[in-house]
Amino acid sequence: MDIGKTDALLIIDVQNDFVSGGSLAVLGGDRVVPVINRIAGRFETRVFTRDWHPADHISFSGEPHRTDHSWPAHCVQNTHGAEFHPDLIVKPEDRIVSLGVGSQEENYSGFHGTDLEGWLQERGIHRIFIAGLTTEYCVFTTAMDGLVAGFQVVVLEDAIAGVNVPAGSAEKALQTLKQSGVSILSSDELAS
Ligand code: VGL
Ligand code: ZN
Repeated sequence: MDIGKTDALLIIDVQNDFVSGGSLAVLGGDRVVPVINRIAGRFETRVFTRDWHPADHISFSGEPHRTDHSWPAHCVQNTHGAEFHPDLIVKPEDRIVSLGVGSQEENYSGFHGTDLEGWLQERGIHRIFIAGLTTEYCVFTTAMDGLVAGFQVVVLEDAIAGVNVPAGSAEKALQTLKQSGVSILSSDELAS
């Protein structure tokens, strides 16, 4: 598959709190890191999003149900849990976009309340490839908003992992993405 100047890779929320040992660890969260590192060099434009919450964020709960968007405290600004996975390769030229920065603001989209859409358009990007965490929330919402913004959207199925509460929710999200016009590919299909 040809990857060129009009393609960008979006790496969603690959942060310590979403991988093993983190407060909101998802199964298989660590597994995405080597896959992303392997393909990132194919892209000239790379954007890393990060969940970046204040300590009193509206989604935090002592009794998190997850299904109702209440979560254990996670990705608190300037804490270890909010840092990118230590093995994830992030270069100085890469763009970082922070999400959910206001205490009352829940946002699962890299496009919502950010300049990402215009930033990608200015660079002549037509197609976005999406990897990272979590499948049903930030990956899903960013992919859907990418379609609305007019990008071709590809989700890399071996470079994502989901919350899976309730069981099967990640697979369901992928089916919805597919039905909406998102291409679902394996990272092997990009291999040089
Ligand atoms: C996310 C749950 C809570 C995500 C963020 O990055 O997908 N999931 N906050
Ligand atoms: Zn969050």
